[in-house]
Amino acid sequence: MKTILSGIKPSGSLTLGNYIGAIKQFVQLQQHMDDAIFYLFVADLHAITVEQKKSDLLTAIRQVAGMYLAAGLDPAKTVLFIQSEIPQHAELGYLLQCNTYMGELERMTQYKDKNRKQDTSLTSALFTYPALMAADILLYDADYVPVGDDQKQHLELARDIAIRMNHRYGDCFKVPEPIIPEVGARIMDLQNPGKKMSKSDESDKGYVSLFDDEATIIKKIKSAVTDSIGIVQFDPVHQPGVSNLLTIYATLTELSIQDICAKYESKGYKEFKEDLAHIVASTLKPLKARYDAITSSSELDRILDEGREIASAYAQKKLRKIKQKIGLGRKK
Ligand code: ATP
Ligand code: LTN
Repeated sequence: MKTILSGIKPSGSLTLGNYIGAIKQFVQLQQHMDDAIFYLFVADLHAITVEQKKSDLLTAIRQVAGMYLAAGLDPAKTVLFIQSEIPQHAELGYLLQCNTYMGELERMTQYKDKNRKQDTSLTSALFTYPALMAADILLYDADYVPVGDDQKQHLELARDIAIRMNHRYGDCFKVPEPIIPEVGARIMDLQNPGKKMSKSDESDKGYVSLFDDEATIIKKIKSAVTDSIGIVQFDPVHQPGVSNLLTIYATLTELSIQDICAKYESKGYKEFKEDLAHIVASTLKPLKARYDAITSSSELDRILDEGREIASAYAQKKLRKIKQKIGLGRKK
C-alpha cells in the first residue's frame, strides 16, 4: 500500500490556488488510487513562523480541516490530523536540522524572496522551516507528496536529507517523490499575474477565497488584470493574466486550454471573464455548503481525534527507531 502525504498551512483564508494546486489534486488522486492511504494534515506549526492572531489561527485551523473533507476526501481512506497534536513532528524536525546545512536552507527561494525584502520580522523558524517540512513527510514514510509548484524545492531538500541520513545511519527513511499537477500547479495573483496567488497577501483583490460570496467572486474575476492584445490565447510571457484565467478555466471544467481558446476565438475578454466568473462561483457554492454542514456537526472533531490516534502511533514508533539509529538515549 502506498502512502500519500500533504499539508496545508492555516495562515489565512484558503484560496482558489490552494484548491486547484493542492486540494483538488488530493481528491483526484484518492479517486484513482485504490490502494493508498492519505495522511493529510493542517500545518499549524508552519503557520506560526509568522505572527498569527490567536483567534484567527484557531478559525483557520478548522477551516483547513473542514475544507479537506468538503472537497470530497474520503475519511475512510484518510488520516486527517493537526500537526501540533503530534509532538514527534517538532522533535524529528530538530534531528533533521542537525543533518541540514545552512547553505541548503539559504538556497531556498521562498526564504530568499522573504529575506530580500529586508523584513526585520523574519524568524529563525522561517529559515529552518524546510527541515520541519521534511520531518512532516519522512515521519510517515510517505511515497508521494502532492504539492503545488512552489514546494518543489522544499521537497528536493527533503529527499536530500533522507538520502544523507540513510547513508549516515543506515536505512532510516523512504525517499519521497513529489506529485505536481501538469496544469494548475501555480495559479497566479489576479491583480499581479507575475506572482503566485497567496492567501497571506495584504490585499484580498488578487485572490479568490474559497469563502468569498458569489458577488465577490464575480467582481474579482471580472476585474482580473489582462492586457490590450484582446485575443484569448495561452501565452504566459506576453499575456500572463489571460493565461492564468485560462488555466483556472481548464482545471475547473476539465476542458483543454486549446478547446477553451477555440470557444472564445472571435469573442473578447468580457464574455470569457463573465463565463469564468460563473464557473468559479458554481464550483465554490457546493463546496461551501458541504463545508458548512461538516463544520456545524461533531463529525469533524471525531475524524480529527481518530486521525490523531493513527498518526500518533505511527509517528511514535518511527521516531523511536530514528533515535536508536542515531545513538540517542540508552537503548541500542
Ligand atoms: P501562503 O500563500 O500563505 O504563503 P500557501 O498557500 O503557499 O501559503 P499552503 O497553504 O501550505 O501555503 O499551501 C498548501 C498547498 O497549496 C501547497 O501544496 C502549495 O503548493 C499549494 N498552493 C499554494 N498556493 C498555490 C497557487 N497559487 N497555485 C497552486 N498551488 C498553490
Ligand atoms: N510547506 C508547505 C506546507 C507543508 C507541506 C508539508 C506540504 C508543510 N509540511 C509536508 C507537503 C508536505 C507550504 O508552505 N505550502
